[in-house]
Amino acid sequence: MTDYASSSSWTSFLKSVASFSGDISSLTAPPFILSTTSLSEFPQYWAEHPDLFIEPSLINEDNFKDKFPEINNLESPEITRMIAVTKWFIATLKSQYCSRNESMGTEKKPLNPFLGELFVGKWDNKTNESYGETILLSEQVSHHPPKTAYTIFNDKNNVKLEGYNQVKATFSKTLMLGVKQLGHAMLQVKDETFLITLPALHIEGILMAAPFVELNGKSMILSSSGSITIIEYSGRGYFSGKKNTFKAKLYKNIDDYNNNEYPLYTMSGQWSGMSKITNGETGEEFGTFYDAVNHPTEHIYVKPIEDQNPLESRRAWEKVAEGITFGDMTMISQEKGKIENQQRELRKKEEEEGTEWKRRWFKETDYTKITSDDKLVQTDEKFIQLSASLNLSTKNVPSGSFVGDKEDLKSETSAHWRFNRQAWDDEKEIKV
Ligand code: 0T9
Repeated sequence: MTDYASSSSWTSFLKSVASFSGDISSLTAPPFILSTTSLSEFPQYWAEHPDLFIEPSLINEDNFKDKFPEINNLESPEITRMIAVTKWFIATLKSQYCSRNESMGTEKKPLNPFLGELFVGKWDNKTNESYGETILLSEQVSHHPPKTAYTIFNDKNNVKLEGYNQVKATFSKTLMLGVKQLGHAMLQVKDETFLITLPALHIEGILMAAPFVELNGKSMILSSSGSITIIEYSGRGYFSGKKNTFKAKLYKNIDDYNNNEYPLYTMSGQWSGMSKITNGETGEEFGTFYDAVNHPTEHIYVKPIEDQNPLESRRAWEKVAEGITFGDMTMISQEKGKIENQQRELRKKEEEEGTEWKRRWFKETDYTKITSDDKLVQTDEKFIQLSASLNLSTKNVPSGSFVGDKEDLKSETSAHWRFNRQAWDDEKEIKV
């Protein structure tokens, strides 16, 4: 147990949790558990292995057999790309869910982005010219409830990821925080699209003031070329007994999955450590699938704060972050107060003028409101098609819910945030 766990600031925080309303950002936590990083930065975790992010786009008819030489039954470039996409996805998990523990000792409460907050940066991949530049754009498109829309694209290799983050969280009686992710991500690799659903998670260790994330449930990757990967998560005390355990099954097509046929491949192990890949039918082991420990992350390049626009996250939160670093509660609340007042003023003005904060690079599509002559962007079309192929709900429900599930029947909207490339091409003020 840390000293913090028995501190009065922590015990009074735990008491406030008891009356938790569903909005975590409204909880006032002691400085030692506050992160200096805003949630608007989290989309960077998708590409801290830029090589793996680009890899699927480099796999083609001519070279697919050489890409995973240890796998002796590779049947097509499409399946090989699905293996590569699955590998990239597994490789993102350590960044997504362990990186705060690694850099700060525990999970911490991220800064709650304000409406319009931006986070941009790039991986310039200088060591490998053929990779080209990978750019991240992230924008806070909603404050109540918090929603962060993002895209990560590499024009040179024709790869684009887009998605948005939104969570629904509830505390259990034992002070475990259960978190469901809404939304989804879509990966575009040349002409192929992959729909990615997001796993549920829970935060353990809150009582001890040493919170950490554990994943649970399932997530999947659905390819427009027909294959599907289903990933199951478990943690310490579950079937393997080890933390951060996963088992992924890659099926040739949805029928095989639905009919309980053998998967082509099974990948299993720890996403924060070692995993292996085996033949899904015979169990023959092909070797290492991914070794997270010996695959260091590449961090995003972000402009120095003095070159940033006031809407950019690190510039906007600079003083609050200083307060957190000093453990100075007065400074934190003063500086947070400034941002909150500014935001209140803006909302008041918008209300008076009958306007709304203008989203910069993303727009919302509500599928329940689409008429037959509305023109859908490609992402929307693929999202609808891929969801339908597995009977996934397109509504605003926990990621991976099916049509007819309780949550699906309850939900009335199908509103999702999409990247508007033209808006970025026309952008004059923000530079990466
Ligand atoms: C999308 C990710 C998400 C965001 C975070 C739940 C959480 C906010 C959302 C889901 C990313 O792609 C992946 C990783 C971690 C998730 C965060 C972990 C976490 O604890 C926070 C919540 C809001 C808290 O800050 C709870 C406070 C707790 C740490 C102290 C009591």
